[in-house]
Amino acid sequence: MKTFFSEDHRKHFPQAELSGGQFVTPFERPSRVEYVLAELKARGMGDIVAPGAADMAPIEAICDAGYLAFLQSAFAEWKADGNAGELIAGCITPRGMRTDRIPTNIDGKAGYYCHAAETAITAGTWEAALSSAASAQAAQAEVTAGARAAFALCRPPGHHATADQYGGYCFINNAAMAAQMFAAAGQRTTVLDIDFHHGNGTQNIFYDREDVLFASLHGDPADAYPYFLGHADERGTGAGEGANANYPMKSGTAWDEWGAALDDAIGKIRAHGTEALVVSLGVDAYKDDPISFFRLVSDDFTRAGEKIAALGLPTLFVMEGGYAIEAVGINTVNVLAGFEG
Ligand code: SP5
Ligand code: ZN
Repeated sequence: MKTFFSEDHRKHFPQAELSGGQFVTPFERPSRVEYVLAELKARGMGDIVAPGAADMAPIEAICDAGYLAFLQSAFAEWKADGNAGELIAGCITPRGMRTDRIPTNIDGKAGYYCHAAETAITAGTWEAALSSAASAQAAQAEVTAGARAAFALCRPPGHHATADQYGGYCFINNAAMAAQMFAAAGQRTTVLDIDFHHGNGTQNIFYDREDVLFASLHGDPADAYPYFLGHADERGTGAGEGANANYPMKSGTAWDEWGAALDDAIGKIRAHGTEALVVSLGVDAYKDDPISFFRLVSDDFTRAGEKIAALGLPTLFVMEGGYAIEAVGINTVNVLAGFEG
């Protein structure tokens, strides 16, 4: 299958992530994709194609206009306000205070539009996020044109971004945008999210929708980021009741339980009458991931790809997380190779 990838991801390279009360080199770093590219090439996985410029319409279809305006100007406003470092939100939208008035000051605005302070905005973040969305758009077009599958090697990732909040290293929800592109074309769509972390942004965007199923395998939010969404009792609302399926799992979860959850999700994907499948492809369920607590081994990712392929659906893989840096390429390409058989 073809890979769609933009070098502009490099424009997002924050120096700082707030982790454990210290600033560390961000886990979500540019070199992650180098390992994926090297593995794609070494295993002859197919052409690697640069996307054109992002089309704004599909982004605007899933994002709040004020949020997009914020992302575009946030870093310049932060600098203009006299801040020396990268933009890190210091005051996240608090419970019990007003959220019906968006602050004018950039520090306040960032708190309004952010849900997790580990994620910094830098001078090139907006352009990188757009290029990441552009890769997902180009890969979606490839599948729409009749390819059985395509891979969007997106960076920064997307699944934690909601319509109006960034966080979890994500700014624009690439998978949700692509799913909405399929759905807008009248296709019954599923987003299957196998990243270790719950795809809160994707769930949130489609929670009241019957036509887009969201199914996610992830660390139990009692113990894992994003903490405030991803429980098993979140089944959708209104017309979307039943079109949301969460599989939260405990620390130490390995293939037996994870693969069984994937089988159950696959049953729901079939029952939904899915015509287009988007896979939020994170590989942080890997045993050596530095910020996660599952125990998948590299061969398990191959098996996951095989199970996904058995659905027989047009499939768009969208890169999400994975931070065991030297295994990210192997594990990601294992899913794709398992799919191709
Ligand atoms: C796309 C994606 O995988 N985003 C993950 C965001 C995780 N954010 C929370 C990071 C917490 C890091 N804590 C480090 C603890 C090391 N022992
Ligand atoms: Zn993740």
